[in-house]
Amino acid sequence: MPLDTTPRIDEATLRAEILRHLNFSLGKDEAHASVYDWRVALSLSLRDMVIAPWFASTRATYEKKGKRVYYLSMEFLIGRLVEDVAVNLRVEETAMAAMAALGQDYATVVADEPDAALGNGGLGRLAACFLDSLSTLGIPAYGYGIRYEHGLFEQHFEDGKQIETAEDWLTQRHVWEFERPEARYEIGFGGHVTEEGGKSVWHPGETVIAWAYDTPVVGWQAKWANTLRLWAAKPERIFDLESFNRGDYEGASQPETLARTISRVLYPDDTTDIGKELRLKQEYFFTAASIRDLLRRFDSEGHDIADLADKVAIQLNDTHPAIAGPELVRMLVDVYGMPMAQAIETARGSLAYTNHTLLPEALETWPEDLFARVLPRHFEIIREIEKSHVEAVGGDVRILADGVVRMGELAFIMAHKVNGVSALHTELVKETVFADLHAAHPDRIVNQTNGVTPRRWLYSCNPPLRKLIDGTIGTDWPDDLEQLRKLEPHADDAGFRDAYQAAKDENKATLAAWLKERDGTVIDPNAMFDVQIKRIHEYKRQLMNLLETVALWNDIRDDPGGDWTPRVKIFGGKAAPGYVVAKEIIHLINDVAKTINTDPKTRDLLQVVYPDNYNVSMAEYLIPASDLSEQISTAGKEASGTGNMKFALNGALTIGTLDGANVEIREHVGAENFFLFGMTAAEVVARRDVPDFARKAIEASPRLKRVLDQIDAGAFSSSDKGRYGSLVRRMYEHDYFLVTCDFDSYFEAQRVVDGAYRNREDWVRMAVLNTARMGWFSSDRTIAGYARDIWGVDRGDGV
Ligand code: F58
Repeated sequence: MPLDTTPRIDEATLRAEILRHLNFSLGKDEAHASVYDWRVALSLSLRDMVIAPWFASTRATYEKKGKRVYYLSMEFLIGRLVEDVAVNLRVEETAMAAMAALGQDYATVVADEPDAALGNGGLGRLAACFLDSLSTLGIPAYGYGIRYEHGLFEQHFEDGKQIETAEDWLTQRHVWEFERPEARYEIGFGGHVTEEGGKSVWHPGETVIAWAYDTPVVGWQAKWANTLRLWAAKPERIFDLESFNRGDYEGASQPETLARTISRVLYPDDTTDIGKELRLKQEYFFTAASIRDLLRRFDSEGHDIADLADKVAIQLNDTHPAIAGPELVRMLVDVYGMPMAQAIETARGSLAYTNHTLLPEALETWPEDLFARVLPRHFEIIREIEKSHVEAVGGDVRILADGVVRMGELAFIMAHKVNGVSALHTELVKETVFADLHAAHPDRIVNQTNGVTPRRWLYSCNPPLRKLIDGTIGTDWPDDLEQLRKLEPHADDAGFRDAYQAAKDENKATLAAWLKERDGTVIDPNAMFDVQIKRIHEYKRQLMNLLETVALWNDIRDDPGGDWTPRVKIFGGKAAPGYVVAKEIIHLINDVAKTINTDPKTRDLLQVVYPDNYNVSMAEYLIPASDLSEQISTAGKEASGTGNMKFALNGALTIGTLDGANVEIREHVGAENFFLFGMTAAEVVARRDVPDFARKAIEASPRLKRVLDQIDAGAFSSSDKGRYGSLVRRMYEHDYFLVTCDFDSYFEAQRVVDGAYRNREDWVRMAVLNTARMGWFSSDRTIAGYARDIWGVDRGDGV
């Protein structure tokens, strides 16, 4: 029997609630309330409505004593919550009306909320979509992560260059969370291990307190709500009075400074050596706190520890929480007194690991000496895990090799299931990074193709299309996205296509107005909006997109009277602060934009726009307004992609390679509704063996050569003509991601896109079919897959 917790509230009651919070929670009267005050009052009123389903879900889970899922992730890239909560509660219309009656503009109030940017990109956003789906599916689950004081850095451009500043979302009151001072654990680091009565005892040299903050995560129609528990690091002793009394004021607050550092900042990448120790401590800190917390909950229900896997499923979101393996073994052996071999088996029964990358530089390793210093007992346990694995399966797979601890191997060996995030990626995981381990454990690797939550990525961000869908196929689709199939026949209905186009036009106008208001940028809503938004990375090939832009600019200048399709090229994304090449690409995009956008010959036909500080909220504006989605990574490098799904769902057509989930998207939407180009993953590997492949490709492409010559000669950097000399040289000599080899194929595909866009009727038909056939990419389907194949829990298990 599903719990009937759906809140019902009328406009007048909600209005009274908002006023009550304004007065009594914020101490403000209507006359003096700021947008911030209204936003917090609205949020608190909505939050109140989440409490009943949250309590009911928690109670049902405790009563059932069933299996719980624990999703451990360094990142949760949530974005704003107020609209998300209103939508899941199904009160967004009521909230709009209440705000209007109070003389407030709902959209302005909603936009006041800072993004919770506790993640870098796809991996973190996936975790946020998964939380939404876990609640929608009624699966008892906790998300566990870190309550970073500073989320992902803010980006702005100075003279076209990326400048980073600290993000500080917590300087404002964070309305969605509840502090849990009673849920706290001492987490140790360093020190030494002794043998006492045949048992190993770890004596940490340093401890901090992990302090819990809970955010309820309400699912669709508020039938279920789970908890996101984020850990903040606090000192054991806030203040060292002895030092203070000696006059050592700085020393007196040292314990606090040290501890707080651990949850201070989200790492924008892990490429720098500086801070490596801190990152390892962050990983251990939140993982250990989470393991302690779930064991406490397990024990409180009176289960036998040997049955852990029947009650606890722990999903490791990449290797960042892979220390969960040795930590769980440590708890089982050192605290519960279980023999080592049994502890390893028991832990494995609960643990599963998701791999998100094949890039060798992104597979985590830690220098052995650092690891052994920070986590001496875990280092011993890893040796035991390695030994028992070699004894069990033979072979020579090592966790400890070349002086480093290899977290991928550790995660794999300690997991009963390992999953890739798209069909292609999963096969490549089997063939490349984990080939030996796959041979030893042929049933361990499974695929779970990523998905996105349709509540945020269609219902909430695209009201015009949502209303059209509601009016055409009814309102049951947000938690049953395959229903979108019913739109398919309407692709042939001219009236429907017009309405679909009208929805797109409305979104384009909204985006244009938003950009004008935000940056003063004026774009033409009649042009094709061609969008590439994601982290800036060589493998994602924003550079190839830009080179194509310059080539198109050249062609238009050569033939200004030609039959051109007007385009606005929109880029969005941040580069890791230490990633020099990615920052150079950002600079070049901005330099090219400056030149092209001021060219009177072409500016009505081609424009380059790069709004700074791309984040989840910006994606919510851009995606519904896009015509063309750029998914152009070097085949074999993008594990899945999830932006690609959001675009296609919202009716942007994809230009893309056979990489990651593009392959499956193309299968679903139909090859004729997808603009394919470029080499396959196998061809990429083969091409790298061809001597001088890049130079050959450039010499075979006069169009590409011309563009590279222009950039090299300083055509876009007149004040510093040599600025891009090394970038162009790298194209010739180290084009590892094969921009040069795929360029011509990409350029040709773009011209096919141009032609297709001019035939608007067909274009809209293709867009409708994309929306209609993307239902499979709901994260509800993905989570149902994890539940069935990995966790052994059922949809609606909680109720
Ligand atoms: C992304 N990984 C994949 N990593 O690149 C993308 O293809 C996939 O769709 C997504 O995961 C979800 O499966 C990703 O976002 C990171 O951001 C790392 C964080 C830690 C530092 C290194 C990058």
